[in-house]
Amino acid sequence: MFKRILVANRGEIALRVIRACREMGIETVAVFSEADRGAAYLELADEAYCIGPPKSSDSYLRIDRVISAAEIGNVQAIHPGYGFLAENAHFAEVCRSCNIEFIGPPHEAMALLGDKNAARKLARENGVPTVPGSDGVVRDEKEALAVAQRIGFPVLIKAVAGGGGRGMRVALDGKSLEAAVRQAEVEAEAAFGNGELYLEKYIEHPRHVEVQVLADQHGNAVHLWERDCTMQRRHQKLIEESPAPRLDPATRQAMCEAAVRLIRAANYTNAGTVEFIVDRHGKFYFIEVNARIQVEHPVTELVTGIDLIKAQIRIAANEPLWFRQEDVQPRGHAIECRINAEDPSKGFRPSPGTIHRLIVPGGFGVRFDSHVHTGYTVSAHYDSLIGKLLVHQPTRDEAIASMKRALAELRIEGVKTTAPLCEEILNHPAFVEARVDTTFIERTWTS
Ligand code: MV4
Repeated sequence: MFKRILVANRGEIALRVIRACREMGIETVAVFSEADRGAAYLELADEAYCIGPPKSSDSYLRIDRVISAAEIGNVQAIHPGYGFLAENAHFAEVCRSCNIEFIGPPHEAMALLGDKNAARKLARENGVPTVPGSDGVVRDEKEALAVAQRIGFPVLIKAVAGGGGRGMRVALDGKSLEAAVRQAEVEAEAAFGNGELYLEKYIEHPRHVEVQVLADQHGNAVHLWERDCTMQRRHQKLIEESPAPRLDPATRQAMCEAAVRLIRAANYTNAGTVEFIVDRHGKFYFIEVNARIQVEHPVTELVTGIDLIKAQIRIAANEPLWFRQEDVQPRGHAIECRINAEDPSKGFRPSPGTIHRLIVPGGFGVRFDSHVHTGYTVSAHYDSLIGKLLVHQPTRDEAIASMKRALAELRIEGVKTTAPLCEEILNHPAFVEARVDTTFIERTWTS
């Protein structure tokens, strides 16, 4: 096992990794930008090095500075958390070449799945249902039109290098397709330095369900069941839960087995998430693979009892998975609410500032993953996540009741947060009945 790990991230996920390491007897080296200097969670690491100014592109995204800190800190491995360098195949490759273990998938698998077209092809070849669409890259408007006429409108134009909903464009008919393709290409080129596009039938009003997987370096691969992430706005998830409500057992089983087939085929190891959309008839389609630990991973931890960060570290240290698929028996129902420093009444505008009063809820089955405290200043330089409030209860109804109780106890003063909106959602009959799709928040709270 590793003796010392560098945590190449900040905020709640940096603290989450530091905590796991402490429990495993692993020393930690933290890195921080000038904006995070003095943050309390850094004191829980064994060492901490400044890697640059507040802007992410000058600090947390700087491979040279992160690697320098790793060399100076004399670590054997780097945990990238999520965001920043977590899905950068080049970074993973640099770690390997420096003899530092990257706690994540091999860079080859990451690069393969980062190409959304290649991922789609691999899925098709392995019997994983994909959305009807182009066979490969569409080179121009003419080719796009031919595909669209074959599969039928509406269609969704996606960037091969995209993901997480960035650079997608809907075309409702042939007339709008041409402009949409051109815009998508310009956007993709600017955002990813790769203007390649592919086409899919646009599935309207889907639910978003993702499957957590773990694979070790000894040929063992398992799924840890699913999370429902339908409650999102502009691709920012707000509430996640497990198990996914209204998912029939056969579909659920087929989806989870498909996810394992796909990651096996990609020679993927470590923790990953296979994303699906489920249409109104309950049919599921593969969308993409997220080659990282995700923000909402604790939902899965609560229902399975498996610590995903420890699993990531053990897998990277070449240990075999210590349980089998049939040992992963989900128990009860878990819900997560993301508490962001944002003002939902002002179009979710970031609300940075100093938290001058903080009361954290507790009690049976309540978990709050957060790096903040009274006196903590939320910076405008990074994502606005303050913390993740989670509950675990025997049933979904009890989990909703417990989350409402926990949100009512939570006090955060000094910044506006998404907590009141989460309460409204939990009280909404459509959420309670799980009759929602990915457009629910935007349709219901148009501000
Ligand atoms: C789709 C789709 C409908 N049809 N693909 C958005 C995030 C990215 N991972 C893929 N996304 C979607 N792809 C087809 N062919 C709808 C979405 C989508 C979505 C997916 C998951 C969660 C939230 C979403 C919100 C809007 C659109």
